[in-house]
Amino acid sequence: MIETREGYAPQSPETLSAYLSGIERVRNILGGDPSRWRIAEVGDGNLNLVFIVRGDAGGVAVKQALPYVRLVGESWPLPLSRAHYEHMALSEQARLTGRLVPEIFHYDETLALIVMELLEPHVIMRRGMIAATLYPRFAEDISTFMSRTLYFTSDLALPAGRKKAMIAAFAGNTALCKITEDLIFTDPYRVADLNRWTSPQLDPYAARWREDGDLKVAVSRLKLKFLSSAEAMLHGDLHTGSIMLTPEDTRVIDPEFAFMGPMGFDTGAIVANFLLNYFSQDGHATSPGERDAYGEWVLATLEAIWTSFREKFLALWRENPAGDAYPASLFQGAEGEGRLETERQSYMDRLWADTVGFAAAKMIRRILGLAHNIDLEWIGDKDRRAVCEARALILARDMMVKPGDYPSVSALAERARRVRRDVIRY
Ligand code: SR1
Ligand code: MG
Repeated sequence: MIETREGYAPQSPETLSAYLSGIERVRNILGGDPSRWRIAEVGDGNLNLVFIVRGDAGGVAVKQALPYVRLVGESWPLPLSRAHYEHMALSEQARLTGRLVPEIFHYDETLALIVMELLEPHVIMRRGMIAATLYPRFAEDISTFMSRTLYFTSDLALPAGRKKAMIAAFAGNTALCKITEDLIFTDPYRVADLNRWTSPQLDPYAARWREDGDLKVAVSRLKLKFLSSAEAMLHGDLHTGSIMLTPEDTRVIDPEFAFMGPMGFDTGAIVANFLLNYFSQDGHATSPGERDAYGEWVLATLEAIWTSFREKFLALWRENPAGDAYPASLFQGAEGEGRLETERQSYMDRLWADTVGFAAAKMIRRILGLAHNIDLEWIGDKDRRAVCEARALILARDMMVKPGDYPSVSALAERARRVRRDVIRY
């Protein structure tokens, strides 16, 4: 059933102008006569309406939830409450990371609508990476974003009462979690109406994925962790389509999938999207080797992201041990501190193993499931695209089934280099 709510109506450029002119803060940002405001609906994501509004003095972006999945249509209802969770997560991320998220100017719970900073001249990172743009700040910024949002919402930093209040606050975002549970952890491994892949080239891969017992056990373990492990507040959809940036500035957007879940799901999303982009580069090259240098930048940046994330997370833990986990009274003196430091390193190793597993699941879903990445989709020649996708699938299967073979990010990057040279047979 499509949700109806008193006072809710999907906005159009005409209705939005009248609505925004009634909000003093927004009116001042836009400036001039509202009849001169230029409004365009530009949403190209899977779920929502997105408007860009420009006035004489400035601009804003407006995001409004629809009561269904935009990508599929009214046959797939989706609650408007996702705007509530997005607003809550954005507010918390702003508190923890400052200017790494867009500023919120106005939130309307009834209309499920957020008015926020217009990010210009930022582009969606996925598009920038397809165009082989270098982002020298990105590893520094995203490692800060992930370390601060994950650490400060975990039991390492929060007293148990506050942590449980956060779990309660996000517990209702079940419909968005269910999308992830089905589309990432289940559908690519069974016959599902919404699955799609590059066909006929990848038909044998899709068939093998549905018969692979080792893979089904491995992905089910990851799904159980996603369902049950409320480690920290996740962005919940931290792919390169949820990042807008320039070489000088990074912003993380769109946290409507936020909930309290396993940290490796967020870190794995970044790893997955970097690896998918890496494998897509040969499909975008207009001459042999043209994209080699960019591919190396992608892998070097991936290594820098995890290395910096690990260092920053550990530093936060050493400096802010305010949570109820690992009570200081149990780890006193030089010996206690030594044991705790060893445990911190083990914690990060375990988090890396989770990251590898979740990254693999996210790579597979983008090739065999419903929602694909333009990194690969924009490779027009299906034979070339299928080769890139097959390489990503081969690596992802190995990562998921044998995470122990990937003890470090450099081992993962090296294996990606080798798989990229694989000759693909179907
Ligand atoms: C039906 S929604 C498909 C995907 O779009 C979002 O960006 C999430 O990744 C979701 O899984
Ligand atoms: Mg999104």
